[in-house]
Amino acid sequence: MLNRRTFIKLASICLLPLSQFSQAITPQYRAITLKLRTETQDWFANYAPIQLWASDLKQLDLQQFETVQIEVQNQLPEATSLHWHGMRVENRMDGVSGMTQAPIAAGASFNYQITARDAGTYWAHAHHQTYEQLARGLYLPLIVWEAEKYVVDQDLLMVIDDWLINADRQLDIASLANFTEWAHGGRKGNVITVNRQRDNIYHCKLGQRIRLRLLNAANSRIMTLAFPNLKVWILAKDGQPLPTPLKSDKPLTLGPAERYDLIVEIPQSIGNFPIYEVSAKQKLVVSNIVVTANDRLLQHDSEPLALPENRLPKIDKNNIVHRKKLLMEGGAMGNLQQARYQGELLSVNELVKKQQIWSFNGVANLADQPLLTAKSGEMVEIEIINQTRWPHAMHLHGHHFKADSAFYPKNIWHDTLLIEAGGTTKIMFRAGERGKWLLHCHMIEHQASGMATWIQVS
Ligand SMILES: [Cu+2]
Repeated sequence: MLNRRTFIKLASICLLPLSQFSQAITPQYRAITLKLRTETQDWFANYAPIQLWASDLKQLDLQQFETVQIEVQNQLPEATSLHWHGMRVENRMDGVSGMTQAPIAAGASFNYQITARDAGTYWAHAHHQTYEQLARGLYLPLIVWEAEKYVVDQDLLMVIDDWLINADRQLDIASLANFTEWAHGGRKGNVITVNRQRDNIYHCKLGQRIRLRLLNAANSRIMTLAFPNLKVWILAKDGQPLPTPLKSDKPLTLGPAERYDLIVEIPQSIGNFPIYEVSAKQKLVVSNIVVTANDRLLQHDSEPLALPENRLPKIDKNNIVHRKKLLMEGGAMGNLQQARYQGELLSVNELVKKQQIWSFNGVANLADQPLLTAKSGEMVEIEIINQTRWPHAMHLHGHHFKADSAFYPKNIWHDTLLIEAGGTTKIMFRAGERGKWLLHCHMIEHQASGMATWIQVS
């Protein structure tokens, strides 16, 4: 039994850290339930509604610095997992089935605990059988609202996707594993939607400044968006603010999974301002901005303000601890002769039989060993050499990086980066949370057929 003196001694020892202990035992978080289930959309008159996969929430809204526990209930007929693309989460919360967690079986649930460290535009998407589940629409945008509110007249979302629709006006499931497409630019759709609508309209008023959050949710299509007759600034890329908003008067290209936050200034004229996708010969109207009269005169005379910076670990180019090369080979019209796959050295014909056609440093799909091992906090540089005839959209999990690519504005952050056919780019980052982090092509069919590796942070 404790005597009084021992008790006081113990109490005084415990007094200071007690509040910290109690927080650790009962963490403060907001509980969110996310149901993954089927969804129907009436996209085609005179046809049955199209069947998609989705979550019950249209988007996930988090407040910067809050911790949430998201109970993901899998009400789909297949196992799945959710990856929080661009979020600096703990590795066991990264949602990579078979690597950071077991898949969530049909009918089962999984609790993801996430702290929203960085404000910005992100997304959650399936990371299990991704070439199928993403094509079915299993994703949702995720917005982390700035701790200091960033004022605009409207905050709008533009999630652009393409879908392959068959003659019955349903998703063309039969072609999901079409290997010819996997070996080329990936599986492309024939219908484009914005926010899962074929006729998306934004209603705006004269002179408004809009924050428009772009996300390319397609499996493999690179989208190029044009905003004629509108004043546009780039505010953020992949969730991370630019130090100064950058005036942009050219069409903007987004590889799969890339995001841009824009400021769009609505002119002082009533009418309809289409947004076009211009990557193909024929430009397509993908959305319309309908401008109506404003009940007050709205004129923005100054340039838009920058967003508050997120507290990302700083890049130090002069203190690189790990330098690695990542050689990309394979694909149609490529020169891949052989690659290691699941521990075996296979000829290209043998690889094709296993639905593999791309390699990183001579390995198709996940190697047993990581591309590199770094201690948390160490600077890493990876030189990515694209020796294929195809562009790729490289995504590093759990980190943001900087790149020397001439394709982008200088010195901006990315979590996903387009690398042109035949191009070479160095990416630099500081190793973050401990664990296994995927580095893969976000043309999901390329990932499935070989373009995936991983780094170990210890
Ligand atoms: Cu690729």
